Amino acid sequence: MLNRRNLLKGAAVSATAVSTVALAALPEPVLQSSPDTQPPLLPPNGRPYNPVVTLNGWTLPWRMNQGVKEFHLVAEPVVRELAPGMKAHLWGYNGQSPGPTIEVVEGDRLRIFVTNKLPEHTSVHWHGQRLPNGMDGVSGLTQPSIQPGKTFVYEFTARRPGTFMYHPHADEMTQMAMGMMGFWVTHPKSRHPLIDAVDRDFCFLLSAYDVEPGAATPRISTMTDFNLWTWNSRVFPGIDSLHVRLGDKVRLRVGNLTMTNHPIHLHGHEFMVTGTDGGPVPRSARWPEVTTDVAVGQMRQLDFVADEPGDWALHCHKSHHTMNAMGHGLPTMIGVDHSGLAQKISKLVPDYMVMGERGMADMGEMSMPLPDNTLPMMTGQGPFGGVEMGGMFSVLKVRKEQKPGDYSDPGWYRHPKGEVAYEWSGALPEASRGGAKSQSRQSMPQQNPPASSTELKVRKPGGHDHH
Ligand SMILES: [Cu+2]
Repeated sequence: MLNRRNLLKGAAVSATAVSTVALAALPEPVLQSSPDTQPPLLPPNGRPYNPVVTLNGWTLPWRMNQGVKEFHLVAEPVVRELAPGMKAHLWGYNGQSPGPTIEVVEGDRLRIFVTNKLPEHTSVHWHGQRLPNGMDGVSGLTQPSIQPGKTFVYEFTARRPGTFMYHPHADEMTQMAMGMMGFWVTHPKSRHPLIDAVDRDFCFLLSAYDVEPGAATPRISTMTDFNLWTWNSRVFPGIDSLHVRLGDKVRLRVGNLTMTNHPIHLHGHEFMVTGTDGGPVPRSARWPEVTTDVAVGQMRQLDFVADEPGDWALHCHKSHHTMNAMGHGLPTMIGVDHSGLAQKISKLVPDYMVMGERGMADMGEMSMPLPDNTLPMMTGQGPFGGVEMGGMFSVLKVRKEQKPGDYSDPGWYRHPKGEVAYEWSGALPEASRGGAKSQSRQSMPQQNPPASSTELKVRKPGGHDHH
């Protein structure tokens, strides 16, 4: 098997012809091969803090070099499993998309080496940071771009605590559509009046891809019609659930690098938006929410107390964003009687299936033949059956028994007796209809109510008119 680290060193030597002294000075890059959520990285040196957990991701180790924290990012093509059954050919950092989370402490002096192993130039912009202008990473404006095979160095001090991200500022449309991005957390150096200590701190980035069913490489020119809505380049059921202890103070940090907004919705609890990429929100400006919109290029930090035990859905509230590919461009077939038709068509098209005549829920159960490397539109099995989801959906599992620091999956919630919605088995009363009374309840009376109801006849056009 090939050793990627040696390959990388080899490439760096031949492409940049750096001296052996300079090569020795470069921290060895750390690569990640797994898409699973890695345990939080307890700071091995430097000042202590309560580390974050990156959903289906990991935190980049560093080395201390004479008081400076040194990181090594490698921009490179990666194969990312979006969920079991589908792998995408993306671009990312250090083996995965998104890249590793960078975690530092307010006041830390930083040196970040960025090696470019992509086929085109790149740069890294440190979104939201206070730093010298020439370290801001905008190709052409503040630095020459990093050519393939070259390594650049960024040096700055983490001046303010908060929730940030990094991404290229070079051929952005391509590089972000291909998955190049990563999370950044700067912890406060001491107790901060507006940043509460929490027991569990989770982070993820919102990204979207347009991968044709059966393909593996995203289309990069797509502007709005993406078909895979991801958290950290994973889709349901590939997104890990979030496991917390009953009574924990929990923080969720979310950043949006897609091309549309995402209303992130948590069941069973209220949260406060306690911070943005601009910093902590003053206490007087916070209000409770169960859904918060994360607009394009924004970050939101949500704090809540997990005081309701159970398996609580956590998802984007745009219903098309909790679907995987194939959820788009289908005609609405509800109420259309297909009886007899399917049989006739199947004589001509052997695998023909009728979809959607009772709604789309059948899609969750239907084992329609899918192209290779394609996920079902809606899927996932819960303890009570199919959950019919995809895309930006996960579960917050709140358990009394979850030990502090334990992030393992506790399994499905065991509901106390009498606390699950149940089927009514008694008689159903006749419906009582409002009749004439309902007219008086309209919001505004009509000026000239029609003397008698007129039947509106609509002639449906024979085919679709695309003009
Ligand atoms: Cu969304």
